[in-house]
Parts: sequence; structure tokens; C-alpha cells
Amino acid sequence: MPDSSNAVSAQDTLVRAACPHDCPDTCALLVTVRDGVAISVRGDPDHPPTHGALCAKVSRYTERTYHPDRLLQPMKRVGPKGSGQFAPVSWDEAMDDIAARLKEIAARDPQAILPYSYGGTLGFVQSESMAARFFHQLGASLLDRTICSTAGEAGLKAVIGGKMGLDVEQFEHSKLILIWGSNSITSNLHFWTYAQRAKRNGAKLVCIDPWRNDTAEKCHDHLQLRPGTDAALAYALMHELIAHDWLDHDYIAQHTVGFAALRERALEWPPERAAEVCGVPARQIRQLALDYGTLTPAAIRMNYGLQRVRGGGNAVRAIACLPALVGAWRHDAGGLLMSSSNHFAANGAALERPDLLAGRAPRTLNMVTIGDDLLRPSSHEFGPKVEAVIVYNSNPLAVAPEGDKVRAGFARDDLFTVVLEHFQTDTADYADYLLPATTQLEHLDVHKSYGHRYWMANNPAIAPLGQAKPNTEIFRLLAARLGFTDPCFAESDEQIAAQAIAPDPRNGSIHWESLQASGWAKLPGAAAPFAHGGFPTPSGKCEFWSQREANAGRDPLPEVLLPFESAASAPELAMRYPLAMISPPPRNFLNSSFVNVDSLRKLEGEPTLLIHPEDAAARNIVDGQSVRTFNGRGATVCRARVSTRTRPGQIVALGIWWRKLSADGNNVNALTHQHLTDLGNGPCFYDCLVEVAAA
Ligand SMILES: Nc1nc2c(c(=O)[nH]1)N[C@H]1C(S)=C(S)[C@@H](COP(=O)(O)OP(=O)(O)OC[C@H]3O[C@@H](n4cnc5c(=O)[nH]c(N)nc54)[C@H](O)[C@@H]3O)O[C@H]1N2
Ligand SMILES: Nc1nc2c(c(=O)[nH]1)N[C@H]1C(S)=C(S)[C@@H](COP(=O)(O)OP(=O)(O)OC[C@H]3O[C@@H](n4cnc5c(=O)[nH]c(N)nc54)[C@H](O)[C@@H]3O)O[C@H]1N2
Ligand SMILES: [Mo]
Repeated sequence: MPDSSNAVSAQDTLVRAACPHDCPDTCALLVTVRDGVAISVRGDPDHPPTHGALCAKVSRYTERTYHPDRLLQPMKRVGPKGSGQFAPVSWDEAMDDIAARLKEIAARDPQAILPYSYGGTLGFVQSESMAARFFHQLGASLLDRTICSTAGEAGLKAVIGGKMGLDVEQFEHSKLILIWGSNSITSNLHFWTYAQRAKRNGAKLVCIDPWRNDTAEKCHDHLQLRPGTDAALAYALMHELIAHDWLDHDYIAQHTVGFAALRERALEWPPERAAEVCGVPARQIRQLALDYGTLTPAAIRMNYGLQRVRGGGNAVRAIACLPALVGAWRHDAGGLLMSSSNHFAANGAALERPDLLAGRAPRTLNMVTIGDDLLRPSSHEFGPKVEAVIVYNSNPLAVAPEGDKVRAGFARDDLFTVVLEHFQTDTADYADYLLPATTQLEHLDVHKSYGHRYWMANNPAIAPLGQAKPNTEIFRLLAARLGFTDPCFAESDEQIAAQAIAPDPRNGSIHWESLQASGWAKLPGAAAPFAHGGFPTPSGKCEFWSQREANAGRDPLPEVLLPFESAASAPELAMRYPLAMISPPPRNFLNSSFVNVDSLRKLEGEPTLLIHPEDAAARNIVDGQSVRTFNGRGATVCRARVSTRTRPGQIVALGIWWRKLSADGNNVNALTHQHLTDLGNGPCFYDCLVEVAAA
């Protein structure tokens, strides 16, 4: 355990590291190490977006790394599937046996082997480098990593060409900030610092979100719309911008495509019509349009909350049209930010080596539909049934939709499951082999960010605990046993890290060696990427009207699509399950990570849901009561909080609890479905009807 006195002393060493978590902030960390033990993790005061502050989760990183439940040796299942009973084995025995099993399956058809991974770490080295090489060489099924952001990504790409936007550091100079589909104080804390500075400078902050979350509480205005209705709202704003001529005609003429068609579509959406769909007053929409059309510079911080519904991709498309209409992109502190990923040039081909497929084209499975896919038999259409899953950097038993099916899939006796983990998660319980992985303090990595514009280095601060190994090393050992001889399988983590930063003008002169010493380095690009147009779309312009979408058989303009599950779109279903459920993250967990850190779990208490007083009264539910939430897919029990922070007809069930740390061994994903978004094949977590009753 770390020393309880963590005041820095002369013998201490300070290591530059980076937060590995799936969060836009990607903080710069300073780890203090004494006698080989990490005693504290602090935010780097010199890194502008981090500005010396960390969230509650990561400031306690040593609690996670030195947690008494850390997995420290390889283990083999000894009880029935899912029982979580394991016995220690040696690395040699585990690797020999896993390699033999994979070899046997691959001899029949390597596509029966499926990697399953996501955002446990966003580091280039410990996510898809050696792992991807291994699965490519093997010819395993490919995984479409859709569980978070692909709908929004596709929507943004259609209009502005990629995941680019204004620099987060510029928001402090904005005069209007729309926080759209994001609980910044929870999920993007370091952006919130800039928003607060803007507020102090007189900016107006408006939150667009179905519930009055912590961020909405602190904004000047809050449009509390129904989930999945953002495209209608965006069109009504366009209607008003056009009707009042709050347009930048010059920017539109020079840098956009399809204004005439967009105009015609937008004129079908007077605020009254959108008000009906969104469930917000028309006057509030008019006010927002007035603000957006007249306050300069206007900036939108859109995040991923609004794209987890059927029409999520098109909602992002519609919103992404707004900045070009008013010429907001001209200003450093104007425009829109959803993700800054494509400002960076990462060398994916060198890291992941898709060339190792050598002409083979394995099928691709979507990680959202893991529940169905693990239960599918072999067929001509599907290919071979899945016989082995290798899970790393993810906890599908907790995070994937329609959880009962996910559990049934992992419970298959004929499925061979290997899980690389820090802890015995819900997924780990179903492993045949459970392999101990190192944490960020114990391994090397290099990161970009999806919220700011700095490359980040993570230097290992301490030696691996127990027998833990980095993901890379585990795949190296397996590759050797499977006889993979390409030199890339012998590369060290250092050698991999050095390849991540592509030689590309976007990266300027940044390279690994200097980054490792400095800890972070900012991309050279201009703050306002589209001040003079230059969108990375096929036309080079902002595409209100997209030929690419038309070619794909979709609406060339952003389309208003209602949710799969809502009173308006599925009235019969809504008779049985009348409440719309959203399940966004709580502050003290990071997806399902940190749920097992006692101090953080205490802060969150237990699984809760917010229910409006009208809905509670209609069901005789009182505050603090234990309730059962259910629909045709499953049920889960939690504590009701009767609150006007949610809308009538809508419940908010925060967070992805570990099932086994919840009262009924289940979580919100028992209720969610596996339908995919309009664009990007993403999940629809917030497009979900349920009913609630006293437990
Ligand atoms: N503390 C903490 N931070 C996190 C995470 C975490 O679990 N915990 N997760 C990380 C990850 S993986 C991600 S992807 C990001 C997510 O970051 P964000 O995309 O900012 O996600 P949330 O904070 O969940 O904010 C989503 C907000 O969208 C709202 N919302 C839901 N449906 C709709 C809708 O249809 N329209 C609109 N306008 N709003 C809607 C929700 O009520 C919620 O307040 O955060 C990252 N940061
Ligand atoms: N209902 C509902 N479901 C959701 C969401 C929601 O808002 N509502 N959010 C969705 C979103 S946005 C996302 S991104 C996904 C997130 O889903 P996941 O990416 O699966 O995220 P986590 O639940 O944090 O699980 C990551 C796991 O990786 C492990 N890990 C971390 N670092 C390492 C490492 O270096 N090596 C290895 N081997 N393991 C490591 C952690 O211990 C943790 O158990 O969940 C999605 N699910
Ligand atoms: Mo995510």
C-alpha cells in the first residue's frame, strides 16, 4: 500500500504520465514515486487543459493500482462457467493452454475467434497495437468498435469531414456556449473550467439535455428536450436563423454546399412544430435561436450523449450545420467541438498491421450486438459460431446492451473465454483464463486526446505488481507460441510507441523521444480549423447536402428520425412501458471502471433512478423506495429518487454499476436493446422504454 504521508520529499522521483481513461480530458499526470511505490498522482499544473486539477477518480489512482483485489497472477477456472471460481496457474501453463486452444479453433476457421476490447485504456500501445497484430495474423473475426461514438462520428464526418473542431482552450473567449448532450461537470471536467471562465467574462451558457444534470444547474438556460429529438430542435434553430436572416451569407456562399436544399427543409420546421416533437416551449427555441444568431463568437460543445438513439447520427449532422450558417467557424472561439481526434495523425497501419491479413477478409462483428452474436449458431450468412472470445480493456457483461443475452452468451459451456484484466469484473467471472494486466502506472504508452490537442506520453512509474503483464506482453507471448515470426511481434513497447506519431504535417515536429521527456506537446494547427473553409469533405466545403450520403442510399440532408422506442414512434410499446429511460454516466465512475473502488462507490451510494413526482405518484412510489425497472428484455432493482430534475415520462438511471455490486446482480443494461443507430452502427442506450414499480 502507498505510504500514508504523500508529501513530496527529496528522495522522491517524479514521473510524467498520462491518464489512460476514456474521457475527453486526457490529463497530464505527475506521479510521485518513493522506494518503488507510487505515493501520489497529481495533475500537471503546466499542462494547460489539466491545469493541475484531476477528477476525484484519478486523483485516487493509487487506490486503484494498489487495490487489495488487484489480479496479480494468472488464474484458471475451476468452478462452473460464471461462478468466478479460479485457481492460480503459472504464466507458462496459461499461455501454453490458451495457445493450444486457439490453434485448434483456428485450424478449423480462425473467424470463430473474436477479440473484444474497448476503452479500458486509450493508449496506442496497450489498446490495439500488439493485440491487433496478433488477431490480424491469426485471421480472427474483426471487431467493429462502435459502443461509444461511431454514430456521432459518422454524422460529423458527413457535414464537416471528420472529428475536428475548435480548440477547447478557446472556449473561455466565447460569448455563447451551447452544451449539447453532455454533462460536462461529470464527463468533461476540464472543458467546464474554460466554460466557467467564459461565464465570468459575461458569456451565456445554455444546456440542451433531457434532465437537469449538474451542468444544466449551472447554465443560464436549459432546454430540457425529450431524448432523441435533437435534429428537430436543430432544424427549428435553422428555421429561425433563416427567417430572421441571422446568416453569414458570405461564409455560406464560399464554404458550404447545399444551402438552398437545407433552407427548404429547415423552413418545414417552425419552432412550434419542433416544440411539439421535443417537448419544450417554442419561446425557448426562439430565444436560443436569437442568442445563437446574435451573440458572437458562439461555440457548441456537443458530446456523445445525444447520439445514443436511433437518429443519433443525423442529429449530429443537423447540429453540425449550425456554425457554418452563422459563420461561427471564422472565430477562434466559435464553431463546434465534439471530438478533436482527427487533428492528430496516428500511424494506425504501423501500430495494428492490417497487412498481416495478407489478403484474407475476415467477417466483422459489431461489439454492440455481442449478446446476439454469442448465441448465433454457424450459418452461411453469419459464418462460424463464435468459439473463443479474448476480452481486454472492456467489461461487456456490464457495458453491452441487452445484458441478459450477453450473460447467456458468455455462459455457454462451449465458449472458450480469456479475459485480460486488473480486477475480477462481471466479465472476468465468465473467463476460462483470467490474466493479470498492468495499470497505467506500470506500463508505457502514448496517447492522443479526443478533447484537446496535445500528444501525451505515459512513462511507467513503478514495476508491474505481482505477476501482472502489459497487454502487449501477453499478446507477444501468445504470438510466439503460435509461431508468428513477423519481426513486429518482437517489438518492444518503446518501439511501438515510437511509431504511433506519424510523420505528418498535422503533428508538426512532435516525436516520441522528446515527448517522453516533456510529457506532452501541442499540435501546431490553427485554433480555428475552418476559418477559411478547407473542410476535409469530398467537396472541401461544409456539406449541408451530402453526395456521399446520397450515394449510400440515405437522405442527402440531415434527417429527423424519431427514436425506436418513444410514445410518438411506438405507441403500443409505450402503453406497456411508458417511461423513457436514459442511463448516462455518474461522476465517480468511468463507465464500469472504479465501481469497485470503495471510496468512490461510497460517493455514488447505490444504483438509483430519478423519477418525476407525477410519475412516482401515479405508481405510489416514494422517495428512497426500492423499485423494479423492467421491460420485455429484462429487469433491474434500484433506489428511487423522486425529483423534478427529470421530465415527466422520463427516468434517469445513472451509471454502469457492476452487476455483482448491485442488489439484484443486474444493471441498467438489462433493459437496453441491440438496435443500431441510423449512421455508424452505434448503440441506442438512451432510446429505451421501461416501466417502474415498487420492488
Ligand atoms: N465521470 C465520468 N466521466 C466520463 C465517463 C464516465 O462514465 N464517468 N465516460 C466517458 C465516456 S466513455 C464518454 S463517451 C464521455 C461521454 O461524455 P458525454 O457525451 O458528455 O456524456 P454524458 O456526460 O453522459 O452526457 C450525456 C448527456 O446527454 C444527455 N442525453 C441523453 N440523451 C440525450 C438526447 O437525446 N439529447 C440530448 N441533447 N442529450 C441527451 C444525458 O442526459 C447526459 O446528461 O464521457 C467520458 N467521461
Ligand atoms: N447503459 C449504458 N451503457 C453504456 C454507456 C451508457 O452511457 N449507458 N456508455 C457506453 C460507453 S460511452 C462506453 S465507451 C462503453 C465503455 O465500455 P468499456 O470500454 O468496456 O469500459 P469499462 O466499463 O470502463 O471497462 C474497461 C475495463 O478495462 C479494464 N482495463 C483498463 N485498463 C486496462 C489495461 O491496460 N489492460 C487490460 N487488460 N484491461 C484494462 C478495466 O479494469 C475495466 O474493467 O460503455 C457503454 N455502455
Ligand atoms: Mo464512451
